[in-house]
Amino acid sequence: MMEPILEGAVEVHSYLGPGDERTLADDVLDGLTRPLKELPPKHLYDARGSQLFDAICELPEYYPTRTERLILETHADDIVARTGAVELVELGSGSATKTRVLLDAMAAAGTLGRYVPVDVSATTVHSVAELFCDEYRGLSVYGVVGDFERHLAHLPPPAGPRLVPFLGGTIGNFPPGSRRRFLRGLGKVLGSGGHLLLGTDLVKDPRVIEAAYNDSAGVTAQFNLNLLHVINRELGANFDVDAFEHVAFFDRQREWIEMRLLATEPQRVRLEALDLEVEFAAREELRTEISAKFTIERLRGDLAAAGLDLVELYTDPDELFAVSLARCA
Ligand code: SAH
Ligand code: AVI
Repeated sequence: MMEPILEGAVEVHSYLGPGDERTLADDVLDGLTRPLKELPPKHLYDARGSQLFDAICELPEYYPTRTERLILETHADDIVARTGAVELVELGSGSATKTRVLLDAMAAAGTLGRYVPVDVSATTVHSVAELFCDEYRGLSVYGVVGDFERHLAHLPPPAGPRLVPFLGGTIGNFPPGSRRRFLRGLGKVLGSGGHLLLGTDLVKDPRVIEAAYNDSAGVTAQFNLNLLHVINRELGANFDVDAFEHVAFFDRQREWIEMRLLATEPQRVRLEALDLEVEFAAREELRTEISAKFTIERLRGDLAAAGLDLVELYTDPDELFAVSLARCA
């Protein structure tokens, strides 16, 4: 059943209650009591973390954003023509700067109906909803503040042919097994005739990749360290943030970047909200993100294993980044 679109209407629905704040407490309890400490990257994106990520996107070393934008600018008209999309349901939308390229192409084709941003960062969903509603006449915005791993059942029914952008290489934050499971689950979101538009960073010279995650201005380090500020504030913890260092390296075997936080000296951290104490040995590391880099073969394999057909694969002349258009097989 198609849902009628109310022209120009903005609504934002939140599925992250105070007790459910991005599942931080559960993830910290689980992740900091393991022998190899680890936290999922979604907790990097409070209001400050989202701003820091936007600053990363502007860095000279961080090639993914400008490359993906170039690919979208080159092929947006083709993507819109092939999909006939009247609505965009964007996963991990963030500040959605590249999304404008798609919205502009839909507007030019006369098919722009609705935009549905989905993100755990409440500040970005609210600001993008307001901004786009002002900028695109007649556009209806249905914002979802939620976790794309848990809350996709709350999406509104399709308003017509749907395009689901999942940009920025965020799919690379999933380890391989859960990546395929997640992609398989997107079938329901696509609906009949819907398409996925998936941005993936490609395998390349490790020096280029490592430079992108170890920028000379230290913005990525601030982004990574901000996670400890989030835990201090939200769980009443006392991490000595100055006693941690940002680490990022390319794992050549697994073909992914890892971001970690390294304790420069031994630390005992108290987390009031969890009534928990956690020890860090000197040089002990906490893994905060993996960011997988893809070969075209791996991309094809992942899409096929998830029951998705690759319709078209767009890339840049230097093959730094890829944007895949796919639909249910
Ligand atoms: N799509 C944008 C932003 C990428 S940054 C771009 O391409 O530039 C990753 C975004 O995904 C952030 O805005 C972050 O808040 C969001 N995010 C990360 N994990 C998430 C999750 N589990 N559910 C929903 N949003 C998530
Ligand atoms: C959103 N995500 C895919 C970014 C990436 O490149 O892995 C986040 C990021 N981490 C460090 N820099 C940027």
